[in-house]
Amino acid sequence: MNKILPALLSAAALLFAGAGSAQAATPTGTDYYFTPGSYLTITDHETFGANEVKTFDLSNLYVGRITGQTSKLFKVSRCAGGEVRIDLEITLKREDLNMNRFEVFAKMFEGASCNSDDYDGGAIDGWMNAFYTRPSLINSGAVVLDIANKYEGGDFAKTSFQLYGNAVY
Ligand SMILES: [Ca+2]
Ligand SMILES: [Ca+2]
Ligand SMILES: [Ca+2]
Repeated sequence: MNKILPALLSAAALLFAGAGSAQAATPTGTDYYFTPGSYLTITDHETFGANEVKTFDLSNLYVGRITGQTSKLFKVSRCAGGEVRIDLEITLKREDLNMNRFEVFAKMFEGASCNSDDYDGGAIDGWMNAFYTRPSLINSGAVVLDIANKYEGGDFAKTSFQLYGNAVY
């Protein structure tokens, strides 16, 4: 009895605290997505026969959530032709309730399978990319990157994207 009553009281206190913070309506975090029109195209060069080309529509794809004012690394991977994979390594920073920034390192891995860790080239776009959490649609424009296979030649990829954020309460 002595042990159960305090537990019930603190559970009730938590319920009241939850109701209070919902009324205050201060976002605790942000959910991130690719903007409509975002894409990644990968061309797997074939010495014999036609190249294998795949375009991935990234529109509204969920990237992940950041709680608090911090930064986090997210990775989006896509593969074409069974051998050319692009990893978009996106470091996202939630600066405050409204302002978000990101940098992206696009890496190409090409080898015997989509799981190859043979790094063949990459492209970087730095911290200048910014966008406001919705409802504002202000952003710094789409990031456009070209990635080429520097070591075995032929394979290449292109991506164009921007992100948006929805407040989390
Ligand atoms: Ca190939
Ligand atoms: Ca192939
Ligand atoms: Ca390779």
